[in-house]
Amino acid sequence: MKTADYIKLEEQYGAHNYHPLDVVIERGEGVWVYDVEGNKYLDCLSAYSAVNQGHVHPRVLKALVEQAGKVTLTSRAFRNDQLPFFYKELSEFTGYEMSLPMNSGAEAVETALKLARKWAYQVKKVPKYKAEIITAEGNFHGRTISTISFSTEPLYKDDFGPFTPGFITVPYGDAAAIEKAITPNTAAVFIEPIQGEAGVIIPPAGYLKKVRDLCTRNNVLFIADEIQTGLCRTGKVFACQHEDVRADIVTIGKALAGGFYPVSAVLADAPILSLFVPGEHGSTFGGNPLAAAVARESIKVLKDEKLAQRAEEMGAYFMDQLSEVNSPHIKQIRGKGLLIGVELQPASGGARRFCEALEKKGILAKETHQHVIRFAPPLVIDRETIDWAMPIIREVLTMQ
Ligand code: IF1
Repeated sequence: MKTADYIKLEEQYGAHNYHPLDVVIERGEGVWVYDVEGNKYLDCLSAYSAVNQGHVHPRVLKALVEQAGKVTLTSRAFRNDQLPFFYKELSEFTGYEMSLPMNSGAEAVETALKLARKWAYQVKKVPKYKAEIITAEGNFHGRTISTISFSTEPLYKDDFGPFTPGFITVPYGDAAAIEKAITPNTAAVFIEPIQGEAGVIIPPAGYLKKVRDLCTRNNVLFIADEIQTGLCRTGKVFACQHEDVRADIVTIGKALAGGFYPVSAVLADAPILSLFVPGEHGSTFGGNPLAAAVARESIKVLKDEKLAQRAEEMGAYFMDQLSEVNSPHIKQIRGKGLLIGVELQPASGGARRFCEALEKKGILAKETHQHVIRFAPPLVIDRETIDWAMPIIREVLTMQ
């Protein structure tokens, strides 16, 4: 079978809710993936930061296979021998006292929103069902009805209403707008420390700190969505740490299981996360022993391989190299660690054609919001590989 045959099958039998590049991957190893025709590519997307540890990391693979041979799913009606260690090791790695495991990022977000509402009623004493949560324009937090309810991207929400009430949306990066939006009924401010999907939007310096202070002063929870930015991607375990900010609630997912398995979690300290009582919230698969075993090893790899430090070093090197590219197409290069966006000029015809050109030359990157190319390789990338990629990137970014 050739690439076109796979695509034909997929188009015939699958829903058309994606427009992927026409590369059919059959194998991955570290920063590299291989297609069905034997071509090799540098992965500069990392499955949207889910494979920070690199494709098919041997240690995580071993943990997965070993646990799969023992027991994979118990449901939370019974206990399993992996979950307690997952909790403990995640707590030690993140500095939060407790966590609640789910599967997808969107589920972790829904969980955090439920938790914030419960906190508002039980602790802050907001009148029943009056709780408000402040979100930011350009946000991306998932595809559920509630998360799209406060999306500002028409493509994600048109035709999917009616929407969940209780959310207020203010411009991103504007702390004064948050201050103005806070009322006695505000339960939480819920933002991404860097907006990934919006095009790697880094808020003005001091923004997160100001939001933290506003939340503290007004008895409002600060919830950080670190599903994309967290777990070492930006050079720290959490992107909030670049401003020495500690959120009250953090959502994580993606790289929590190294790309092997969907595992997400909500992190908080005991006074907040203990508000959930038995039966109030749950998931058939959340916290299952296979997920817990895979996540435990994925966390250990982040730690043992010092991937935060590596993201910082390699990110700085990559950004340096990119900023030396002399191209009329480049409007701005921005990033933190290995989450890098190259914004092109509006007249350059969109980022998609550049991504297609990169693909032909062996680099997989994905456009976001029409004019931004995102470069976010696995954090295990080295200098030699960046040196290999740069001439190709230079050539593509300077094409007509
Ligand atoms: C898709 C984007 C990235 C996220 C943040 C929650 C979620 C995501 C900050 C939900 C998920 C993914 C979803 C994926 C594409 C991807 C994405 F372009 F759409 F925005 F990464 F940039 N919070 N982001 O980034 O997590 O439920 O998907 O596990 O195709 O929808 P999920």
